[in-house]
Amino acid sequence: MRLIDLRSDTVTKPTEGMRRAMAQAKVGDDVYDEDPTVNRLQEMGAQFLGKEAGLFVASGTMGNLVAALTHGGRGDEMILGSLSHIFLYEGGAVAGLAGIHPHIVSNEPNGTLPMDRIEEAIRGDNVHLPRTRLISLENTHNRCGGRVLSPDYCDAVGELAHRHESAVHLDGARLFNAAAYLGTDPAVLARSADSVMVCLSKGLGAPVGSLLCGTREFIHEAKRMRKLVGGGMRQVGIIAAAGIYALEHHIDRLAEDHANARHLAEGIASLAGLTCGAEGDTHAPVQTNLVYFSVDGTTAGNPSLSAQVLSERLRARGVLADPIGSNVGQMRMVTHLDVSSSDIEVALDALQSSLQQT
Ligand code: TLP
Repeated sequence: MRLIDLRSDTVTKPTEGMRRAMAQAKVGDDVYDEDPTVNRLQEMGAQFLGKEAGLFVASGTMGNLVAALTHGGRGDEMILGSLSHIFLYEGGAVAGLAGIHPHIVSNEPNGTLPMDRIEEAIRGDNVHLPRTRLISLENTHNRCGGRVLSPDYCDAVGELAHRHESAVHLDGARLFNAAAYLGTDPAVLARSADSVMVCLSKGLGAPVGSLLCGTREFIHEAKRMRKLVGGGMRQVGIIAAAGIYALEHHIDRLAEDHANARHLAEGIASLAGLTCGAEGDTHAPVQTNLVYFSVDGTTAGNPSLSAQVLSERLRARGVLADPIGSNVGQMRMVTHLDVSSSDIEVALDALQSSLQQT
């Protein structure tokens, strides 16, 4: 049985064209800056994001950690959202490895951090206090349902941060999705950030890799930090070639993933027992490729039905989707390169029959 894998956009497999580009890549030793394919990818990334330079890293988690290590260190503080990926899903690395104290501000359901709460969280100059070195935003916001932060909001946070001599880091794992939704350039969304990380291995379909971009000086230091965490790679052009291919061929098609996600969300909303929307934000329209929903067995006329049971029933029908988060009733489905519009129909049928199964 062919599986329709909606667990994440990280599951995409390289296409034939991408594999050919990988096989033909020119390589060199990247620790000596001598891999022409990596150099080209880094230049392309920097150009897309409106920054001076870029650094190829193994993953989004590594990009965020390397950024934190470059911006600050032991006893410094970083302001970030209660639902941010860095806070929830990166092993506590900014505290554990960078020695940076996370100062948590509650995310609004739309993924923003309220400006007054950020301002309150910024520390004054006092020997008792950690120093606020960094404010981190996430766009699109994963746990807030793939919601998109606007350029105006990002600029306002940048202005506030810089007024207080703090830097801004943008976790842009899915920044190209945000840009596609807004019909804007990703550089517009990154213009107020001092550093930005984008993933090539999510909606863009590369098998591995992320880019961290910033000023030339920042990236020079970030390269030291990448080495420190064991991320110096050698003839890695073979992987960077997939990233170049992704940037050349897979940006324009993100709109298809968004259309599929909207269609999926409409179907889910029409099924008794399922409610679309991320935690605390039901009824918000799906903007990008992440579809969150909650499962209520009682409304489905099937009181023993939980997100876990629904996930198992879907798997038996060839559809993969996992329960998510602390709320036991939540699930997430993600559309991507390997999911077609007809797969969405199959997934909706599988949901319907799983809900009705006694
Ligand atoms: N997110 C993954 C899982 O880790 C949850 C997913 O399936 O959504 N920032 C954001 C906003 C992310 O969503 C992710 C990955 C990362 C960073 C980390 O990227 P990787 O997995 O490359 O380390």
